[in-house]
Amino acid sequence: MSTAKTSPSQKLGSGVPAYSYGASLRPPRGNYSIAQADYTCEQVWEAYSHAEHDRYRRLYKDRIAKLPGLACEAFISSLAALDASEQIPNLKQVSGNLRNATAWELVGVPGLIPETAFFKLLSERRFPITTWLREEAEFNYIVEPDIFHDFFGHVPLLFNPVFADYMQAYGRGGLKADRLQALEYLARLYWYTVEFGLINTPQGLRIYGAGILSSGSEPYYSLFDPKPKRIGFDLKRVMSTRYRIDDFQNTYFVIDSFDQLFEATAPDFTHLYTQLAQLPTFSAGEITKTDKIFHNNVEGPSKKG
Ligand code: HBI
Ligand code: FE
Repeated sequence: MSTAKTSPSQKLGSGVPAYSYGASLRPPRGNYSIAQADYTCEQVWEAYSHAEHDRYRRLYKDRIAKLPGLACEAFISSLAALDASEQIPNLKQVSGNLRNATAWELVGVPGLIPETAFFKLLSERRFPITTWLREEAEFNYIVEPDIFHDFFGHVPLLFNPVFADYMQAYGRGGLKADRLQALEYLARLYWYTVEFGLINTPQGLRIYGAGILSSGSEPYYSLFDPKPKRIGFDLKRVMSTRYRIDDFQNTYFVIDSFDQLFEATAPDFTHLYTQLAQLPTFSAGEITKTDKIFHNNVEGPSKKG
């Protein structure tokens, strides 16, 4: 998600250093002392309380109700097949199905992990899922990823073969991008695709970004609010665009297909970084002459915000 930095002073127990976004006011939650060197940890499924399963079930019910006609079809159908509406999913169980479908697996992590560890897991087709669930007070908004965001938002599309390959290509690209500036470009790409991406379909624009899908109110806003810009995907344009982490997005990028996404990022794009360093960056919400703007998105069936 956003740029983050390690806080070595927060090393807990004998595990790995804890990790948080930017200069966080409070230490990250999650027990980093039990994590392995690759930042993965066991999901102790038996330890979730009745109240946590119940909260997850209500989150699922609340969010799914807002998505018909708004989320892309691949997301809707994969999520339904997952049968994960009633309780916090068991990562090992789901991994069995996911391995058969796209050769991905889910691994538990204590929360945010450093970029390199994150990229390495993706390059190995292992998707990190935070093992803890948000508090009741965070039902509608949470800053850092929890198991609801990670699972509900990200796992369904890992069943899509092309999207699954894109995620691995992204991880491999990340491992190669060892310069600090390049990390920023990769963070923008992740943000505007995996987290906040829209896709153009014959029925109209649809959502595939996990950050929108797991949010209570951004789905309707992202597609139909007149304020944000919806711009055709262009790799360099995306990598040059800053983003905001504190509010709804001002810009969404629209892909035509997951193939387009994969094809744009599968080649070695490390050479782009020298070009990008010479180009101006765009603020969120800014538009430029060469942008393909999507106007007048046809309103979908659900008006719930
Ligand atoms: N760690 N658990 C977790 N989940 C993320 O989405 C994540 C992360 N660490 C780094 C990170 N995202 C971002 O900086 C990406 O842009 C790479
Ligand atoms: Fe996410």
